[in-house]
Amino acid sequence: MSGSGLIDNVNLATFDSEGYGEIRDAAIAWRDGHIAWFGPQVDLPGEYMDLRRQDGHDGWLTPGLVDCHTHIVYAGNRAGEFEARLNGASYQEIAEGGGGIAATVLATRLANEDILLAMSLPRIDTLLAEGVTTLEIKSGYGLDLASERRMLRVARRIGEERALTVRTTFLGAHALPEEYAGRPDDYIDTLCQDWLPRLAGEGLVDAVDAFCERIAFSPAQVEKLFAVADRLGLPVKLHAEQLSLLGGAALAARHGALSADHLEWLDEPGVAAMREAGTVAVLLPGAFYFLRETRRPPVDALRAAGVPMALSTDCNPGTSPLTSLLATANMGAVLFSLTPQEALAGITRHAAQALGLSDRGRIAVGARADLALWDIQAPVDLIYHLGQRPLAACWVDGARRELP
Ligand code: DI6
Ligand code: FE
Repeated sequence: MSGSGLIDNVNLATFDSEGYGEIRDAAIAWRDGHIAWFGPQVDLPGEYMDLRRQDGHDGWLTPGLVDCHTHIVYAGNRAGEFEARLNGASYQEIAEGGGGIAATVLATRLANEDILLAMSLPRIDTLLAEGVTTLEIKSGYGLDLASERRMLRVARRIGEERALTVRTTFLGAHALPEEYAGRPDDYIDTLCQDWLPRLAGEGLVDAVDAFCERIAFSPAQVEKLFAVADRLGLPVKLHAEQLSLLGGAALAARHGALSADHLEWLDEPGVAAMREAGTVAVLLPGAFYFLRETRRPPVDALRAAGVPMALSTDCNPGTSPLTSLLATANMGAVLFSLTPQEALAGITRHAAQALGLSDRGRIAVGARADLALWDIQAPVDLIYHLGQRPLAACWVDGARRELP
């Protein structure tokens, strides 16, 4: 249910202009879930005086946070793999021993919808407690039709059971299921001809993604899948250039992709193609950190080209068991050298853009009243105090959301 309200005695970081878009000693008013007015408090028009007033206690108000790339619905636990890796085992050895993505697929196939939901909600609630109001969730740990459908249905249920927007992404092309061992082209054909059109027809798919990598799917295979997405009118995005340079980002850009994600190996032609297409660069420092990668995405080239950069948790049990978007923004700044302004725009404005949502991620008249109020002295505090939870209050569609 959308709501109306007014906050005064607050400072705004709008992310609707250069830098933070700061307005100090401000007020903001919204009606029926949409921002109606904001500006210096002394200028607040009388017509908003009838709205329920809340004191911002001189804190800071930002757009609600947007996590635009997650694999947060899954069953099982791979802490043992993490332990083995820290004790010297390689990702490869673990995968050969039946671990890796296959282990999560096995556990996820065995979990029914209620169990999958129950296992995912604590992770979701951790994000909500940090002011996340829009969340993308991918399938890709089912890898059979029934299990992929179950993951997407659970994602939809999360959007019903909690006050936030969930956008679903079909990632059937995440890994090759054992049933198709040695037959990746047959698997892609099955996705193209059967699973994707069917799940899209059931209203479960908002976008289509794939893992374009030597250990996953080739550019030619991704191209086939994207042609079907185009035909169905679904936007695409791609896990590209994470472990090697295959030209996935340029391929995605040719299909007008919303985003290309990871991008550690991205080259200049890829940057140029993304700029031309308006494709957002989604950087995932959590995976970089947990995998102890050393090659960083070409942030300077992306910045120079004016490609918008988003940051996301990539929350998944294998390479980024991370449920803090503020810690992610900190890593974006510390590990990838984004400025604090870029890091925070990366979890608000640009993250919304990576989901094709132009109605949020910034404070602007007409935008959705998805808002987060923080008990901080300055915007940079959000990424400075690693591990703190400075959220004071949160509104979704104009209605106050109680912390879970
Ligand atoms: N890229 C990754 O790093 C993860 N998925 C992907 O597309 C790996 C996910 C996992 O190990 O479970
Ligand atoms: Fe991912």
